[in-house]
Amino acid sequence: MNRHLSILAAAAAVGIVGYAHDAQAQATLAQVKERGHLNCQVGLPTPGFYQLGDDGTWSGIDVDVCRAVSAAIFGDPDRIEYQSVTSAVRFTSLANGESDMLSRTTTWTAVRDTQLGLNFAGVNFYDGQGFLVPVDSGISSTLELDGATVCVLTGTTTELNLADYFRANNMSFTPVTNENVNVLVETYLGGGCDAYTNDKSGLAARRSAFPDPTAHVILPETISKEPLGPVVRQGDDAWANLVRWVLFGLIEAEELGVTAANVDEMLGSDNPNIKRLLGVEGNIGEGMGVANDFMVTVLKEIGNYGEMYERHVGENTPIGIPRAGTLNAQWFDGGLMYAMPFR
Ligand SMILES: N[C@@H](CCC(=O)N[C@@H](CS)C(=O)NCC(=O)O)C(=O)O
Repeated sequence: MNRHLSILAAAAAVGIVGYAHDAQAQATLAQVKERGHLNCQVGLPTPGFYQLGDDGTWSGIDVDVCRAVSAAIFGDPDRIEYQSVTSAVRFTSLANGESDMLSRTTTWTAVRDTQLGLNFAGVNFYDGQGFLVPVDSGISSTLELDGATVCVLTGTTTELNLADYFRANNMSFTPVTNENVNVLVETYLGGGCDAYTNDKSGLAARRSAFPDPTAHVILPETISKEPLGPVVRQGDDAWANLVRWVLFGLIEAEELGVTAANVDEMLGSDNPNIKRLLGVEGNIGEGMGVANDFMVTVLKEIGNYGEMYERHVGENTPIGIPRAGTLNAQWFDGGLMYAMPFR
């Protein structure tokens, strides 16, 4: 074996995929097209974000990001095989190629972005961590949780923030951990811990499926920043670009007033920003390896970011998270949703 080959063999033996993998990784879009479907990773079913219907179909604001990418590539939002795995194994499952992307309430952090071989494509929900307690506990602030037992999901930022927060406030706690969110929620509902902690959206989502949601309250404090968004493997810039610009497209469409209902009519708009977004002018889609009018399909099937939000997690859903006045509002409404320009 020559030196070059023996290095490759040694790298393979210890599981280092190295540059051979990088060359392959450059072709994620080609692989997805060839395979005929997108492998999109979600978590264990969670109302509003990645929810599994009785008929086996997935829906939710995170699932819509998967569906938008599928629509952009195939002109069909449902060419997807979903992987549903726990938070604890999500990054391994992406790294070993089981999924092409993940879209599942994952927080963008420095370590994840720079040390785990991942790239974050953007943010589709700005969140923060909170605590859920039974109303009859009489607890009204997290600062009353000194000495509490707290249910927390392993492999999450939630676990790390919990420890930081109690230490910073000179309070003690006993964690009750599990990798499976369903087991953890059962533990909480069975009185196995005093409080359940997660991203506040996650608390609202879980509570919506409780036998009596009104018997539980989310405490007012938000103890962390949890910018949640889709993630891809590091090493395939073209793929990361596609996922990023599909997400920007959803956000930009809302800014420009393009909806699922009016997209056909908007094809005739004189507004140059709308013309470029919908591929009537320019070659933005082609440059990303998809059809020039990719956003037309995406918007017809999914609607813009605001439509996604209201359909899955907004005030008129069982999750009931108001958008106005929050970080998830558009930038011109005082929020952080801001698409880079389509030009
Ligand atoms: N954002 C945090 C927490 C993620 C998380 O725990 N998500 C909640 C829903 S908001 C959950 O229960 N996910 C289900 C699962 O992980 O299977 C992280 O990225 O570590």
